[in-house]
Amino acid sequence: LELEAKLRHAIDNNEFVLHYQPQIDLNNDRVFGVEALIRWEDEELGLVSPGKFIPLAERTGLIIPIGDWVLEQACREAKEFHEAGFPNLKMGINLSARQFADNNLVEKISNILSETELNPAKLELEITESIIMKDVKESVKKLIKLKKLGVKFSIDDFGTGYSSLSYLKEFPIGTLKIDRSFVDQLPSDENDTAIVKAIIDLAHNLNLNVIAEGVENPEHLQFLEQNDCDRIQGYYFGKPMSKKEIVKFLTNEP
Ligand code: G
Ligand code: G
Ligand code: NA
Ligand code: MN
Repeated sequence: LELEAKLRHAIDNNEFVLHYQPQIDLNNDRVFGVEALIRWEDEELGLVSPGKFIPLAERTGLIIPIGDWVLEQACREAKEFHEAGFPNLKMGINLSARQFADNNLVEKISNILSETELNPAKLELEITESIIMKDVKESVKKLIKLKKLGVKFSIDDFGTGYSSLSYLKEFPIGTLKIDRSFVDQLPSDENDTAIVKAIIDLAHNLNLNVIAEGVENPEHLQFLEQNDCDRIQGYYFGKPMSKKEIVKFLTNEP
């Protein structure tokens, strides 16, 4: 309960910041987007990682106010990046199960897009398979409503949720994100190499983009390049960094 009380306090006192991790397009080796990742700066606890408080926030429902803040802040900052000279930068935002189930989600996002004047096509909502599979009919309806606003979707942690291949074609999604657990042992693990190749083929055959997460070294990169992966994200190219740092990162691109 102590942590929950602290988390409530953090919401009231605006103790969160967003960090951004670059995503690279392998066709031109340039940053095409960033993923927003929340950080909590507590006076006593220091920087608390989302792995420690997102599950708690999800259990208690606090994820709704936190998630609302993330959506608004990420869209506002995306607009700032666009105006600072990076007009095509895409903003990836993670949605948790409760947020996706929120009856007001579509209206909230619509309002945020109007207020921030962000190009909706530059907003990419990251959802996991398991979130979508909880209620397939409702999910499809919601995704279609959001798609009408012009926003994009990616399937996060792809390959780790319930197998849902037959539904992939029904969802208006644009990108599969290969979970980093499959990338970690590339290229030595035979099962992982087979799985990653299969996901890349699957994505391309369904006309989807594919991005690999957790790219940590040149061996990972080489395997993904040789197997035609479109995009990558990981520590090898850039860790999640502050707004100031990501602007510097973008500015220093060759
Ligand atoms: O950044 P880090 O690796 O510590 O993130 C840990 C987990 O927290 C990841 O699963 C990530 O998706 C999740 N996460 C990070 N930021 C957000 C956010 O803004 N909203 C939600 N719902 N989850 C987030
Ligand atoms: O669940 P999700 O895929 O949203 O998790 C994203 C998390 O993965 C972020 O919190 C980020 O810190 C972490 N991450 C990003 N790149 C790497 C990487 O190259 N290696 C590892 N181990 N974690 C990473
Ligand atoms: Na994510
Ligand atoms: Mn992921």
